[in-house]
Amino acid sequence: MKQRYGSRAPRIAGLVLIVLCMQVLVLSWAPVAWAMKASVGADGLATGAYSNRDYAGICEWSRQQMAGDAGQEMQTVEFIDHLLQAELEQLVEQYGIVATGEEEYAIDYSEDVIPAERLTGLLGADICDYDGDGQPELMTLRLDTSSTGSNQSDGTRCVISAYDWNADSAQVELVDELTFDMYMTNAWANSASHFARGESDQGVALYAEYYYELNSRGFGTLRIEYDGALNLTGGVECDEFYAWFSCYEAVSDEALQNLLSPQLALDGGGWEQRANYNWEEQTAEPAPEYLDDYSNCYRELMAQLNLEEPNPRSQWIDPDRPALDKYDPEQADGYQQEYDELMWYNRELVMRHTDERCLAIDGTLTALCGVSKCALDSYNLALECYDAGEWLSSFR
Ligand SMILES: [Ca+2]
Repeated sequence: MKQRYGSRAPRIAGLVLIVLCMQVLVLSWAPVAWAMKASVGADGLATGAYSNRDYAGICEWSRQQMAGDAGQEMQTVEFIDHLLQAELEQLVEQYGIVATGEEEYAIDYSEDVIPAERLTGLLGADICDYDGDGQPELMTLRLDTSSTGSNQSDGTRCVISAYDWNADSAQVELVDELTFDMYMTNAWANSASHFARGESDQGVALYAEYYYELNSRGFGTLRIEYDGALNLTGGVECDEFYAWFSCYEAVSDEALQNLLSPQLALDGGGWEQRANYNWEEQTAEPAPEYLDDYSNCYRELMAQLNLEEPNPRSQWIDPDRPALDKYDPEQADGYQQEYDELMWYNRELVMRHTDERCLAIDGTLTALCGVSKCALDSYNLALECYDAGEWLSSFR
């Protein structure tokens, strides 16, 4: 590579200069483009029916300059990479950014204890070639928590957005969005959403994990892929209570609107039941064959997502989970120790990042970002927001 470029240094230097100039132009045009998007909509941008057409023209001119060069592919990728980063900067201005870190809140069971604005804005971003066409896309993970909600009436919306370079309109455009809701602001439940990227011979996938525990426990993992649109291409959810467990497979995008309640969806709601056992009328513990079938069902559906979870978040499957004996006043210290171990175990279940809990059966698994909250005891809860990616770090 060095030899090839070395013999063509003057031309390459010119191209680098063009790319740098483009970057300056894009950055200086960004606020105009954003304002125009807001006022005339994406169609106006695409047809160049406003003053920003000069920007589209410059993009086209720059692409033509690069056309025919042996290094075209690499240069184009870098060029689009710069445009995606410029788009991300606009999005930070538009939506704000979720601060990362961990903090504690005093539990007040009568109202939301985490302010809505704490969980509003961009949480993470990823620039990667998700559809394998040789050019990167921008994926953003954004939280939108209603500021008017209270007492669990409103949730935190997780918005997954794909931005891609459109060669016809010569600009980066929002291509598709998928959303799902989680309850994050109220103190009652332990809950979490974690995002990760998987890369294997099968391609690149975005994983969205979620967990919710109040009286019952629900948890799931979704695989989302990009092919010019965002599609749910697999998923598994478990629902557990003291006398039953059930396992579902996600079969369409509709599943996103029925998380943690597939059994309530009249027509399936994007989910199909794969296992369902209830032993309330029979025994205190599930029959071994119930547990085996349920465990196998969950592990097989995870394997379809190219994932393995050695110690599942299930309160029934994980053989290593700590148990809490009946309280005995004469064994108060022992009980306290068991209680503390169980609280710590539950905290790990909620807050552990995807790449700390799961393994990619094939390829790699990379944590992107997430948000989780967990009761530390009866009086305090912990909230963690993290962004393991690099793209938003310069804005924080
Ligand atoms: Ca691509």
